[in-house]
Amino acid sequence: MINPHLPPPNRHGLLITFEGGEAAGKTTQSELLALHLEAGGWQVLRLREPGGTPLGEQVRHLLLQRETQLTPEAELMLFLAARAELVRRVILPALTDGAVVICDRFSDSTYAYQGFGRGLDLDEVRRLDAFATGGLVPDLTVLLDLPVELSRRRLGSDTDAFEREADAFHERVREGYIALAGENPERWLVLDATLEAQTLANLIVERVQAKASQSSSN
Ligand code: Z5A
Repeated sequence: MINPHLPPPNRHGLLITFEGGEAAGKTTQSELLALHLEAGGWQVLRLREPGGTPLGEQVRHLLLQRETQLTPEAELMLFLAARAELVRRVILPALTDGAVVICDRFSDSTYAYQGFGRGLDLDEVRRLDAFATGGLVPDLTVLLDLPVELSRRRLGSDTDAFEREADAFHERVREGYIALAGENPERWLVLDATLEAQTLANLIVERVQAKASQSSSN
């Protein structure tokens, strides 16, 4: 459902999101993609969720460094509040300006973690997320799929609230991502995150170029 209070964005740019479990390589790949696009003369904006606005950074601290338990419902609302700010104050203006916006996590993280992981009703999560984003959907979503056991090995000793969750939680998230990607293969690029970083980067650039020429011919 589209939020009726948000004017339809006059979009010219591209929104590319990176998804996957912890330490799957999202930061590494979003950085490599940004460097490649900037070298080709594109205007690029890199963001992470939660984050990218003063509220987003505060929500990030509150959620990741939390010392007390939160209900899944309260957790969901905090992620969505941060996203509503980011979309309206940062992403939509950049897209209207013609930028490629690369975002480390977006709505699909909420479906995977709060829907599949926490067990909140997925239709309800989608409805609330659409209200927060005004119906904005990425042009391309790259899923870096990594077995839970390998992501644990890549993680350092510093852990946040999500990293402390049991493996069963992260398995549900991983399966959730695969299910989400299967619903819309046109939007998703699913990659084996155990591949070498440069190999992954090449595959991503190939798909982004195809997406960019497709959207410029529309
Ligand atoms: N969350 C949520 O529940 N709901 C929501 O709606 C949103 C988020 C938006 C944010 O954590 C947490 O919030 C997240 C979900 C939840 N928690 N979890 N789990 P975050 O942003 O702080 O952390 P993260 O998203 O999990 O990612 P990360 O730890 O920053 O990792 P990454 O960006 O995917 O990976 P990286 O930093 O690029 O690489 C990690 C390590 O692997 C590093 O040492 C690299 O050198 C290495 N690496 C990278 N690529 C490779 C390859 N290809 N081979 C080998 N090693 C590699």
